[in-house]
Amino acid sequence: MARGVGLFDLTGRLALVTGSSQGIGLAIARGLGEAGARIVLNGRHPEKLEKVAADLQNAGIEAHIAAFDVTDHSAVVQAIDAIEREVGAIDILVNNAGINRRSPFEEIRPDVWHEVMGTNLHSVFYVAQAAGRHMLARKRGKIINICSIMSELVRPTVVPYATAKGGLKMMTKGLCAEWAKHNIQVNGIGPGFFKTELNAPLIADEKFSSWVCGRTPAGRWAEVDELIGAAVFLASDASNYVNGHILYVDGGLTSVV
Ligand code: NAP
Ligand code: GCO
Repeated sequence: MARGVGLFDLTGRLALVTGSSQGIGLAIARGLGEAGARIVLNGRHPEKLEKVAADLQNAGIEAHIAAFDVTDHSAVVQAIDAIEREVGAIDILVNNAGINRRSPFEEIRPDVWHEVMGTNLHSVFYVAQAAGRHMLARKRGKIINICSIMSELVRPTVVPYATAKGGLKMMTKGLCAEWAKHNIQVNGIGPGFFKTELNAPLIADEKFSSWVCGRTPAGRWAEVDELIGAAVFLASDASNYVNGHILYVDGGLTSVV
């Protein structure tokens, strides 16, 4: 096995990142590509993905696109099988696609509850199972689930989101229990408060933004590129004996009251 920085080399590996048309997913896809991986981008809109793929290709990264809705089980299975058939074996899966819908619990409509749970939790069951079946046959694979500090803690108005992310933490540990013996490392990343479109309303709210900076020991919001190191680590040989772990990239937030 390689030693030192060679442990983090992803050359020749194929990575699928769900929800990588923007935000954290795109940053992780670019970072894995810069570490040598071939990339499959995902989102619901082909034209948006084509633009992003072109940017990555201009940066010297081999980028493919697979437009599918992660909440659509049959579309997921068809897309994963097509990637395996037409692009190559998926070595690295990052389950990143996610949404947040903020509302007091008593006002949440059932369709909104199911939209959040479907996108943030049920989709990972669909995608991890479809890709994992191929990984099991090869006895190797890396799965990274994008959890959240809300996998551990919660604030008012985000109960569906935190419920889903708490479930995703336990799904990560459950897949460790079943698949670690097959040389499939399943881990999570738990981001703190990052500057993305998902949080645009919060960033624009001076009072909330000030609270984030005060609640976070690092004293600031995070930039999406600050997740790349954790993603490359968990996607590489450097983490071959790391299983069922949620790596919090949160400026220290989950470590303090
Ligand atoms: P974002 O900027 O809103 O991006 C969300 C991504 O998910 C987009 O690429 C979107 O693609 C995709 N997506 C949404 N629904 C989808 C679906 N049904 N099928 C396929 N793709 C779908 O959000 P973000 O802040 O980068 O968040 C990404 C992940 O990180 C989420 O799981 C989120 O919970 C998690 N997270 C974020 C933070 C944060 O501070 N931002 C912190 C902790 C965890 P299209 O709309 O183009 O289809
Ligand atoms: C919110 C935010 C958070 C962050 C992130 C924190 O409304 O509190 O959207 O949920 O997105 O998940 O880790």
